[in-house]
Amino acid sequence: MSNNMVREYNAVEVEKKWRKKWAEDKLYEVDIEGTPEEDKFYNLTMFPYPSGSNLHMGHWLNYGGVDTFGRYMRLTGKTVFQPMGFDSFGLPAENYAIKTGVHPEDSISTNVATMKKQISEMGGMWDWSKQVITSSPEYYKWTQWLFLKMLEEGLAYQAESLVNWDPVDQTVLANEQVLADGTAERSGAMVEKKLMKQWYFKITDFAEELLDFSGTDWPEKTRKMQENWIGKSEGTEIVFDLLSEESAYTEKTGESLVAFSTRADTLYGATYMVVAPEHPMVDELLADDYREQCEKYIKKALMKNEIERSAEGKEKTGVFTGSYAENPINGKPVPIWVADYVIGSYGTGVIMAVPAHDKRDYEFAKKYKLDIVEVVDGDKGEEEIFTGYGIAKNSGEFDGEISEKVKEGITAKLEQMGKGSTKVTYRLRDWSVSRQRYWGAPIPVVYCDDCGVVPVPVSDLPVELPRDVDYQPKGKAPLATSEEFVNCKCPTCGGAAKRETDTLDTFVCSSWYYLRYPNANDDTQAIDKALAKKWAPIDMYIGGSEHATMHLLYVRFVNMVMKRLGYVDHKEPTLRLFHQGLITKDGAKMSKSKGNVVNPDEYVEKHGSDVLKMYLMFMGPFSDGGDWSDTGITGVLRFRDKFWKMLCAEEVSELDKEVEKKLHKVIDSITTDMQNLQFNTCLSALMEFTNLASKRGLTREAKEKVVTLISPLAPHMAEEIWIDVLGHEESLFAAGKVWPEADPEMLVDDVVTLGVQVNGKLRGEVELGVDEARESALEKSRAEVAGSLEGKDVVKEIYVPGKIINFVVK
Ligand code: ANZ
Ligand code: ZN
Repeated sequence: MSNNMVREYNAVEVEKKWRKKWAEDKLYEVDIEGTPEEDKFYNLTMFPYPSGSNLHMGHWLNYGGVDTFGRYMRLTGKTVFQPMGFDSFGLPAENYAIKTGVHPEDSISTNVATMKKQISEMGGMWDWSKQVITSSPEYYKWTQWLFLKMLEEGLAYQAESLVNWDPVDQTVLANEQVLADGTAERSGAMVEKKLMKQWYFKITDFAEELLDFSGTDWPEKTRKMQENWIGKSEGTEIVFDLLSEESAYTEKTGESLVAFSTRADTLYGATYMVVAPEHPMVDELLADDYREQCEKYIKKALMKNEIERSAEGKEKTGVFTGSYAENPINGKPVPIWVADYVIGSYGTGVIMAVPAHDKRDYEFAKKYKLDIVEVVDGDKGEEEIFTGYGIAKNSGEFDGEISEKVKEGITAKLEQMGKGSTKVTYRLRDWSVSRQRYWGAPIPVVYCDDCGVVPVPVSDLPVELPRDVDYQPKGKAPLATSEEFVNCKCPTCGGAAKRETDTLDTFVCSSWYYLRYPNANDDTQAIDKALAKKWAPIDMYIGGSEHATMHLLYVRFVNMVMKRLGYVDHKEPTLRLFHQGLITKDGAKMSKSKGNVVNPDEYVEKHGSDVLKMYLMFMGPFSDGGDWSDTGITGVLRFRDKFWKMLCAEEVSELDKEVEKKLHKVIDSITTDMQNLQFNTCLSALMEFTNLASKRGLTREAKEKVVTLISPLAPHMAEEIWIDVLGHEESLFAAGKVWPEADPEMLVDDVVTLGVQVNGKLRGEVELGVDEARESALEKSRAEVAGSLEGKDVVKEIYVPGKIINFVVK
């Protein structure tokens, strides 16, 4: 049925109609089992937190881009799996509950319902049949299973460690809840350090594998951030023997300190040592006369967090322990200090200080009047000290050699003496997964006086999170206040036992969800090996760049564990990663507190979701986002109406030559842009095309191509045209591989041969397009007459397309 009468386009009605039809036909539900592996395309967005403020423009931009890309892939013939779920455990719901008394279970269920409705109204290809909600027992049962697997593999362990303690809220905080100035994000209190028993995942076992990104296509910046976070450092461990006080520091005590240094070449300049306040040997080092002062300092230092302690520019403080050690390279005694700028958990927690070549050591030595001995020659520039590699001096037999060589030489010598060895260190720490909070998955272990730590058998999972628990902060885990929860039977001996009352960090929930989607409703197992092997890795993963280290590191780690266990074949969870940009209003980030939030629902109700989606994709490159403007969206609205009219207008029997050429160029550029997620230029190409073609008319074949091109961006309108205007029976998105291909012959420009003149004299010839752009025309011409331009000053470049090129030189 061809309807040649241009009718009004009622977006809101049309969109409702198609969404209903798509849902009825289960159009976007994927046949997970039946899809051949070579057809699969796993297109994933980072699932949202169901917060009370519901869907904002940032979500819209993210999901709009995901859906545009997913639809494009679908039209190229792929079976696109695009599931959606909710990351629903965690602090926001718990803090809201503490403030308002609304139970997290209730607020989450309300928010999930609202957000699901809002996301559905976008009209995306979400496969809701595979939805996951991480706070549901059906899901967290398997998060607990993951924990047990880690335990079984020796990758989960318990250790005493210093945690962030909020003295106001009386609770432990995750690192991400502590601000850069060392205060708690929520209470504003200065965060302290407290020794507590915690569960850890051994992510450090995978440090090397995590540094290997081969086979992935990730934003360079994100990869770099992970590399820095892992922080591989190759250096030397150097043994400094302690000297005894009784012998006036001429004899060794038999004990020693080991320092980690990346600059063994500066060992002759090591004039003192520093031990971290939390180092286990500190107590032994404290000489009687210094003990009181040191203990006072250490106590204060341990209240600060590491971020605060290692902040650049912060004034260095420390105390002398009264002890000395011997510098192994020159036998000189060096004083041992305690200072909080040395961190206990990095390297060995001990440093050899080289104030002549290390900034922090320099500041410290100046303040406390310690010796400064230069051992590397080099240009200081504006700086007070030289910190680079140069030529050794004051370094005995190594004088005159370059630093790299000296480093090798000194390390070799230390090795011979039994006083050192090369050592690789990582900044990465094991992942602390214990939280003394209520709204999370209970850690599935029990403590039995006879059997010790006993894992809960998988058949007893889930360890259900009880609903009636006092979650007001009390200085201990909320679950510990519930006798009913805590007291249980030991699964091994049947005797009385107590449950673990910590819950899992919510990043554990989100570390494996992409492996759960394919068998989301399977209550017999966490992950279906066959399905996981087929659907993983994620082909395209889109989400915010704020997840560069935590989430994106954890999913890689868990995937590596799953590979070890035979659940997946790929080491990497995600082949391609893309970060969407940010939407601002008048240049500022949209936020409630600034009062500049634009509510997407309003625009969906007024103009339909296609227009909002197109506008968001058009406002800037998808990777940048853009600044919201009401006039911008009106422009897109006008374009949509013009496009609609063009497609409804009477068909022509033959396409105008220029239109035909333009069509192929547009197909070509949009195909490339879609692959690169450059949706803004897809739209500008379509706008240009519409301006040209709407006056000259389209053939039916051209209409089919053009409507396919716009369909990832405006799926509802495209479907209306495909079925109601062009008369197809079935959905465009069920039509298989219909993405148009450009005819390469149509892409070449008409060319002309032009003479290239220098000062009016013919010096060469170039082939250029009839309307070749100035820059590229001049570039080609310059290359052609390079000989004649050499050593000359070009004072003027004349280019008239298709006619003249002339360089005026002096
Ligand atoms: C002597 C030296 C001389 C150093 C010099 C640097 C420059 P990266 O590269 O980040 O691994 N360091 C070692 N352990 C530390 C700790 N626990 N807390 C604070 N600082 C520590 O840094 C390695 C360097 O950081 C090491 O090399 C050590 O200082 C310091 F001209 O040793 B260096
Ligand atoms: Zn027992």
